[in-house]
Amino acid sequence: MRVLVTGGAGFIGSAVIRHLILEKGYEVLNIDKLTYAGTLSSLLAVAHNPSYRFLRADICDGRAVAEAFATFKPDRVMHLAAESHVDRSISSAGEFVQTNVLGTFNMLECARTYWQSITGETRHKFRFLHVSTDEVYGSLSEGQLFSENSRYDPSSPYSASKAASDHLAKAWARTYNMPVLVSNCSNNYGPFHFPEKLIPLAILNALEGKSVPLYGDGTNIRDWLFVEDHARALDTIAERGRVGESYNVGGRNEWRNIDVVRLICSTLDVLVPADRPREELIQLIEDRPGHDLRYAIDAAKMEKELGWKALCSFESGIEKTIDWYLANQWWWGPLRKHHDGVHLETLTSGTAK
Ligand code: NAD
Ligand code: TDX
Repeated sequence: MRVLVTGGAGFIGSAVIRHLILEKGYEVLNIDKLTYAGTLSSLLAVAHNPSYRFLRADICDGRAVAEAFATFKPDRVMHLAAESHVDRSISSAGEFVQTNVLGTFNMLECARTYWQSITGETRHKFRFLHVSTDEVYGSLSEGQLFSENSRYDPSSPYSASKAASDHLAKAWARTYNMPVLVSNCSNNYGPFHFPEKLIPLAILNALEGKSVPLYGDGTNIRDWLFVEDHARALDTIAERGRVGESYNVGGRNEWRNIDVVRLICSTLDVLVPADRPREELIQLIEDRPGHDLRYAIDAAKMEKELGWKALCSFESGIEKTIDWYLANQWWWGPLRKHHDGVHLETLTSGTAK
């Protein structure tokens, strides 16, 4: 099995590649532009594996991507490359439209040209998995869950750009009969998570005795999934999903942000005792504009149709994640040096309430 993965130097893409090579024994070509969020050090476990290849390229570059299809001849595409941080999409939406919308268009067109050029069994088994987010459905009130039939209602430039790319992917399936599938997943967390996102930011700020910023009153709810559960889900969808379908992926782990951050603080207090409880570092700051109140995924289709289930509870996953950050400063240290405070000072200009 030959899999072309885009965005493989990112948080989820690197987990997908480690899974495909180390657990499944597949051949992988990783296409990644290496933006600020792309970190080749997340792929050290496979860097010297003969099944791993890397091409530094922009998914918007038609020539580079077409050539990669022609030479690598993938059986599957798993398209993860994207601008992924909501705060950055609020301050500079252009890159999100460029990569998430136009980049996905280019990936679909290059895949179509390649797919139309192949025949027989190779053509029959070809799949294009477009990896997306539950944020395309907008915000939920209490008691509801996102299903695959939920209405698209994105709030941020990020989620709007992902919604646009989902529509392109679906249109390529309907119009050209391309074997495209779409996955919509809830918030991921785990090792190699870029330290601008809530969980790694809270772990590292609390560890270093810095304030832990929480938007608004901290009661927004996210449905957390351990990244390795997501990697397995994506492989399952690419392997057994029905073409033209969407699959919602989630861990049934709804938590209020304030409770997530409290759990991180109390866990750290046990593992690395400090002078005072780290909970005192939590600081409520100005809310994110357009901040969705609640996300929660109904993963029944994944569970019943494809037999996938999240294996990691949030409590055990967060402990594994904190342990990983404590043991792997070599990975996050250099990233913190370059990106510490970027989102707080320049993007949100948060002020204490
Ligand atoms: P990430 O920001 O950690 O990684 C994105 C990767 O894409 C980086 O390696 C970056 O260098 C690369 N990239 C960006 N623009 C590129 C371009 N123009 N050409 C080539 N490569 C480019 O993102 P992530 O959190 O790993 O998310 C991966 C995918 O999963 C995204 O499509 C995202 O929308 C989706 N998703 C993420 C989450 C989450 O909680 N992180 C949840 C659901 C869905
Ligand atoms: O400093 C912070 N303080 C805070 O309160 C940050 C960075 C976030 N938050 C809040 C906003 C959200 O309610 O925490 C929650 C999680 O925020 P992020 O980590 O920025 O993730 P989110 O905006 O929910 O989006 C993530 O999950 C869905 C990924 O970044 C997306 O790519 C994915 O699609």
